[in-house]
Amino acid sequence: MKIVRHTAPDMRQALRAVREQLGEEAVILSSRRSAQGVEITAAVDFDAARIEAAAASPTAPPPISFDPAGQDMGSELKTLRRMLETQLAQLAWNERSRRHPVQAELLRELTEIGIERDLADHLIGQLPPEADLAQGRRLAIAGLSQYLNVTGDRWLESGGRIAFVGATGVGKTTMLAKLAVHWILRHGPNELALIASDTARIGAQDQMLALGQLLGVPVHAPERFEALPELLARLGRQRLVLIDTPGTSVRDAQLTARLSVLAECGPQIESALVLAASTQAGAIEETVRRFSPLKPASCLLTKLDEAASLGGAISALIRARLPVSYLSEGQRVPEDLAPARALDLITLAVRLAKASGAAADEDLLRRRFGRLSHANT
Ligand SMILES: Nc1nc2c(ncn2[C@@H]2O[C@H](COP(=O)(O)OP(=O)(O)OP(=O)(O)O)[C@@H](O)[C@H]2O)c(=O)[nH]1
Ligand SMILES: [Mg+2]
Repeated sequence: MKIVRHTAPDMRQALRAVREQLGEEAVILSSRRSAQGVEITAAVDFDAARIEAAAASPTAPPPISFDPAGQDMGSELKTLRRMLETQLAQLAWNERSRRHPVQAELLRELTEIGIERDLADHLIGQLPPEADLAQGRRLAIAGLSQYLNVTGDRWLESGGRIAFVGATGVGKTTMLAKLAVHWILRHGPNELALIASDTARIGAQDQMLALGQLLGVPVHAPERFEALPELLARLGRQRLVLIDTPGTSVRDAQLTARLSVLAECGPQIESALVLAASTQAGAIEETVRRFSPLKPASCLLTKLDEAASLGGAISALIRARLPVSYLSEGQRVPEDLAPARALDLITLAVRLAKASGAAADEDLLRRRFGRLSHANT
């Protein structure tokens, strides 16, 4: 293990110096104010890191023969290293909690809401050092709602040509129906058209035709999904055109083909990614990533009424810089629809965490925040 001590005018510079000398794997052992600013002591499990680096190096000599004894030693070293890291992370987290109890409590609360590590660390890093818990909490929530972009009630005010894309069963068609009814209530049926391009699911086009009949608006139903760009090119100048597309999950073999048909529509349409808030955060993240070639201008969050936690989804949307346009908190058409407001979403995330009694355990906190690369003690 290598231990170093650095003194610098402020914590940021001290951390940078440590990171430059020891790399990202370093952990803080202690930090204190000194006459020159701050002094931090940090360590890295130097030998294990060197052995791993040497093994990975292209200039390292090739292994001469299979060496079970060497392998055992390597895995033992790895185990030792992990144990050491665990203990050092514990030390760093304890130290952080002792020196900055407000920060530590807020990191715990953000973790309980489901906010991911880097974002939580960033938010806490923005707080004034003298903030107490109540003030810190308010500022962290305000910071979160600043990062979460929303579009406002843009479509229902001024229209657009919107294709609802996303995984199967997330609520694309229901969302479309709600928006259509709200538009009619505000502007009447004359400047609205619907496109039923879900040619994959049996009955999907009939469902749209029935909706159009009920609302008294035209429904265009291409025979094949691939005919969508051509249909759009022939379409009149309705102010709002809502396009229903087939549900396509990230593992669906059709995904790439469908994305390229939508991409072919070019600026004629705006793609809106429909995400069910009740889906696991990791799956939301993957969906956002797989649909990113379409460059969706916004997303809609549905099934908020079924979500057990929202922080993960919010973190994913902030990271992807994907604005939220509308929310759906139930199945009722048209009642359960609202333009997204960032603060409302964050407040709901907090409420859900409280209602579910979410508790971040010490082990998780120390693993997340007891590392130098994420510490800002
Ligand atoms: N609880 C709840 N259910 C919803 C919400 N939005 C839609 N649903 C329900 O989810 C189910 C699927 O909704 P659809 O609108 O058909 O979903 P879709 O994405 O068009 O589905 P596919 O076209 O099959 O891919 C229906 O039973 C809806 O009533 C919501 O906000 N909350
Ligand atoms: Mg549908």
